[in-house]
Amino acid sequence: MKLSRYIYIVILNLCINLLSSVCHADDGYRLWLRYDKIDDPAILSQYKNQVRSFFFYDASPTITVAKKELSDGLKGLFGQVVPESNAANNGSLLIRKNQPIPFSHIDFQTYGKEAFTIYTMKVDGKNVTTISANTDIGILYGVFHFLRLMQTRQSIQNLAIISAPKIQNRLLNHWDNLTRHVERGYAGISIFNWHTLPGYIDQRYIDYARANASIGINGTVVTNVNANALILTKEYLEKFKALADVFRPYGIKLYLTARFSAPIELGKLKTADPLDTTVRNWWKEKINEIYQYIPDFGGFLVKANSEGQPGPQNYGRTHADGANMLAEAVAPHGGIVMWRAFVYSNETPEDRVKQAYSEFKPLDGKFEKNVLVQVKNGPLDFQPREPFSPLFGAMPQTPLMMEFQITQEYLGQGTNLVYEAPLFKEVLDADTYQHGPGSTVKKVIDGTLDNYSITGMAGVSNIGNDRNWTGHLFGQSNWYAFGRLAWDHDLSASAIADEWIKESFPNNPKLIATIKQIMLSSRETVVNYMTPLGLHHIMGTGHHYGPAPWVNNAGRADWNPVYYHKADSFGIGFERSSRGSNALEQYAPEVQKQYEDSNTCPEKYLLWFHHVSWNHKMKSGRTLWDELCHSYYAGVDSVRAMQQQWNSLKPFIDEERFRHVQMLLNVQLSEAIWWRNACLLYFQTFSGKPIPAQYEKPDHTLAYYQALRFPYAPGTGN
Ligand code: GCV
Repeated sequence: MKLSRYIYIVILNLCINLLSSVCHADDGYRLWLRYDKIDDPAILSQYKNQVRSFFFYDASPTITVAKKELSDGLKGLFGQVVPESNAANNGSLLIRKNQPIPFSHIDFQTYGKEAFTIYTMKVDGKNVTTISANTDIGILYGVFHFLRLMQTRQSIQNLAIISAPKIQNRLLNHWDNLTRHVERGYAGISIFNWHTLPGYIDQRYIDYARANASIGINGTVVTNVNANALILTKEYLEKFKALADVFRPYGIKLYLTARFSAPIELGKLKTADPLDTTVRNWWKEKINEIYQYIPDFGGFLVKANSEGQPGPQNYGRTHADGANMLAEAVAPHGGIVMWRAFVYSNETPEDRVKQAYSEFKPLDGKFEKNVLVQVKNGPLDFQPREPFSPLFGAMPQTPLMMEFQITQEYLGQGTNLVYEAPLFKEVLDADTYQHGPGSTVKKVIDGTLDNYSITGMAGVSNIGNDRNWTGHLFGQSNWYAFGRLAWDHDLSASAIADEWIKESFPNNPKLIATIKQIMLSSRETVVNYMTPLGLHHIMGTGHHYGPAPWVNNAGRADWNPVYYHKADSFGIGFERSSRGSNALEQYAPEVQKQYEDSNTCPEKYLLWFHHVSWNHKMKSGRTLWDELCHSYYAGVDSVRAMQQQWNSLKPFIDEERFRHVQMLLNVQLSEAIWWRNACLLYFQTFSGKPIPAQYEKPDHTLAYYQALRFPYAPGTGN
């Protein structure tokens, strides 16, 4: 063959390979566990030298899973199979449990049963890498971490890693109904096919467990907090057992939601009073039965006396009475109860955001040892921005766990690109001042502040049966970020984005930098075009889709947007200082000081805490009205910028995922414009001021926006 022809063929092949690796269709199913071949020859050869063989000294279902993960991962990343060998040669990766120091290098008693180490060390003069842990699951976490190092192109030389989770119980909460409808779900129906369980084990269940384990999630509540008593019947317990069996090797415990009235609905008792002996016995027996099916059953998540759910207050009892009854019954089996603090009542003439604190603070210290009170991040309900819930820092004698919402009920649902780690971090890093400066929310929930004996963090799942799991591709980053922060709340939003991008896309510096910019600005963008300057809960009633600040006829006062923004001819905002509802008094004095004066209150919370005049002078020198216009218009402009940034990535991303995000960004832009126009036109009816001339004019009237209806918006109802 002539040399020129040979060169031609080589170049052609290279181009084909390049094109197919960059542009092949990709449906996103593989999440961040893609293990595509490393395309940088220098890095690849470095990694290959470091990992020439691997060996697991132990065997168990979890080790089998870990071994498969490592072997598949290495094969994908290296483009070739890495052999197993127990010889300690240069380049051996040795994985073992229960090894004495120095092999393990840490005292695992101190770090807990999920910790692992990864060390580069000399064994018999040979340069080896070790992954060690005290338990099988620690080994699995170590393997995932080691693979992550390579997926994110970090050095695997001279490793000295000790990693242990800062939070014990790291759970997804599925709001999945037995009908497979997912409340506030925007990614299809539930992945859990209750009809075909227990006989049919969908590969999804395994892939779900694997994805969760890869980011350290160790529990899942598979049923909706708006609970159905049927969950506790034999027929369903058999289904949950089948799932628990799938999840077990991945270190994931199964939890259920308990309907408080189940003793009446299933047991035909006359009451569900938690202090009634027959009721208590009914739960004990039921719980014993559950443990026969699932010996490592995690316990219950309970929504009681909230939004129509029955609870102990139906019988004049307290939340502690209800929680303790269940806690006592699961305690002998090692189970826990997560009792939600999301309570508010229409009949109570108290600012809704004060009610959880008013209800739970007096119960501090009254819960059994195996109860966690699960508190939403903010005092209202997963808004684009809320201050932290004042319960954090107010219950030193009761383990409080965090509830974040991963699904984007109030963050553009399935169509908006919003990376939530900045929101999660804002709350975790907030200072409660409970014991002086530095008493951050993360120290409350990891137990270090008040020596909680158990700790937890929950995320309301955004997973459905859409092929890419989360509907919007970038929803995957929120699932990922939740898991990583539950493991280590000190990680930054930027570091987590960096990991996720490198694991999910081709490793190109321009691509990484651009996507990171998009992600890190996306939360502020959505705040700007939905609820800037501390506005909240002004979305469509019921489905919560789109803006509807004008609604004032919902079933109960505190479901009405007008309840929250209180716009009038003077101004806008909810006065929560001592001049108003005094919700501020629920915070430590240092926090009160930050927010009590409308002239010094951080502007991102201004309208949360204050009702201020349309002419109020903002830091920018603009009036409040002009600032509101500025924020709404800036939000829309930022979506346009995101579109441009994304479009510049076309050469680097496969067509399928590129088009998917591109189309959704188009939708996001139209929704952002809708939000901006509808809100400003409506608020203008109170301010009486013009939208400054430099901005494009709204293209519809207020009446047009008010007439929009969405009877089949996803995620609502049962
Ligand atoms: C599961 C909000 C949501 C409800 C949800 C509730 C809760 O009100 O809109 O769908 O119900 O929070 O967290 O219990």
